[in-house]
Amino acid sequence: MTFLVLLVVWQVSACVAIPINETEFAERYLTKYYDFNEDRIQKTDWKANRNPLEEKVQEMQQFFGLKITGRLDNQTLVTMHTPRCGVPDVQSLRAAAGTTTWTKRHLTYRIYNYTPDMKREDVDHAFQKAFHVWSDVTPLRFRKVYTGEADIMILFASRAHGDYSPFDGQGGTLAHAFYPGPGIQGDAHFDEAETWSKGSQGTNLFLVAVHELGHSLGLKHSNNPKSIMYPSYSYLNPNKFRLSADDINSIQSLYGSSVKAPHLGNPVSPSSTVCQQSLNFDAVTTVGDKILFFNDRYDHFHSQSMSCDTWLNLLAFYCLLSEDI
Ligand SMILES: [Ca+2]
Ligand SMILES: [Zn+2]
Ligand SMILES: [Zn+2]
Repeated sequence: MTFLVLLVVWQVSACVAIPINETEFAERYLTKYYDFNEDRIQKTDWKANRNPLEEKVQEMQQFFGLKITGRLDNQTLVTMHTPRCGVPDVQSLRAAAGTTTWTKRHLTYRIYNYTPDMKREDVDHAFQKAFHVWSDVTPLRFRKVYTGEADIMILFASRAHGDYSPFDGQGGTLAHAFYPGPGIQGDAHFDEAETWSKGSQGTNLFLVAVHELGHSLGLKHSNNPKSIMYPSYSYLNPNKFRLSADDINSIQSLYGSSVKAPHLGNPVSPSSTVCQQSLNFDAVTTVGDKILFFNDRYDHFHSQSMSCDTWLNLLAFYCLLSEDI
């Protein structure tokens, strides 16, 4: 009896130890990222003499710019095994219908927990910089909060973590995020099984954060390898990071561009405009002899006959108020 139990245990362990078949792996990949649904397909498309798996492989190859063979060739499998974002590349109609944008322009974020892989201040800095990437090119502003529920909740988790999208251990899925909306929508989750870093070792948190926050703001995956919204991870120097034109166009198509301060003229030297770089209003307009500054969080400011001093006072006043990113 003991021998029989041991034999069963050994057989189960042996099954677990066998690497999964590559076709099975590819089917799971295509189910997760390309809406491949074998059960549904069997009843319809197989009868029509089509090969839905081959078609899905082609769809994936096309997205990644690979040679379109419809076969699980080496290049395709290597791409499928490259660490990536957990958000699908192709969405079902139901999921696509849920994609939205934020209607407000001032959003809050909260770092719910921290990875032990990095110093706490480095994690803070990575997210702050990642939010800056998006606020630099849009009217969106982000404020960090420390308690309660923020619009964008950021957390590190392993395996199952309560959203029916369990993480998969080291490699594979690095992180995922939800499109804008209430509750879990807008949140960004990072797989704690990865080794997060501020450099090139392991997985660079800043680069993945820029990508995931793109989803939190409503962006889908791009098939342009230069886009930060490309699904696969590849390291680039975070200090030299710039959004691609593709990314800027995509986010500005959702939220418009950043409204910069109007040109201040010669009397005001650049050195005296202490926060010129970050000075942004939702709208600036003139009504009669007044110039109106609109910001959806603060009341509008107005002034008659804008002298240089008035400009500087307004700038200083706005700097004091404008602690958001
Ligand atoms: Ca993983
Ligand atoms: Zn993604
Ligand atoms: Zn999650």
